[in-house]
Amino acid sequence: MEQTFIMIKPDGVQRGLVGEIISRFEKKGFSLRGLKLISVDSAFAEKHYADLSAKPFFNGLVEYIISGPVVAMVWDGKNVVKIGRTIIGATNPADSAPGTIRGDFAVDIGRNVIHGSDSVESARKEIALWFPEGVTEWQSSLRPWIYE
Ligand code: RTP
Repeated sequence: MEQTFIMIKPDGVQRGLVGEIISRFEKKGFSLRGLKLISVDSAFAEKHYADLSAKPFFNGLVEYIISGPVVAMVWDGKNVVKIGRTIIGATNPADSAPGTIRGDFAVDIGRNVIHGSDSVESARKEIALWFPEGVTEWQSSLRPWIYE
């Protein structure tokens, strides 16, 4: 099964959206493998967003991510990287469909509530960065009811 890294950004935590977001991933049929509330420093945030270091919004993005605790999670399931991005919605909430997390809860691109890995390869790197201790191995008993 595939895994993805999902982070509820500081605005999502401050606005009390943690339960709502976890619930959406659970109800879809994905399994939680790792979960922690964590504050990161700028060196860590820069590492997570290293691919965006040349972007004009990079410094603001790092300031945003270090502005409060975030919820770091690993979710497991079939196609979870792609489906996770669909659940999250487009990067800019102005383009995110209603029913997606950003479409329902965000307005500004710089306060878009949640991050999700954009490929299996970046998920692997992000999980290694955020969960060096590893994640919990278990198998949901619901699997036969989720997958054919
Ligand atoms: P994320 O990595 O957070 O899941 O977002 P994403 O793949 O949908 O978007 P990406 O292009 O990787 O950008 C990362 C985050 O940077 C902020 N951003 N600000 N001001 C801007 O033009 C701008 N563009 C991107 C957003 O918070 C975006 O999620």
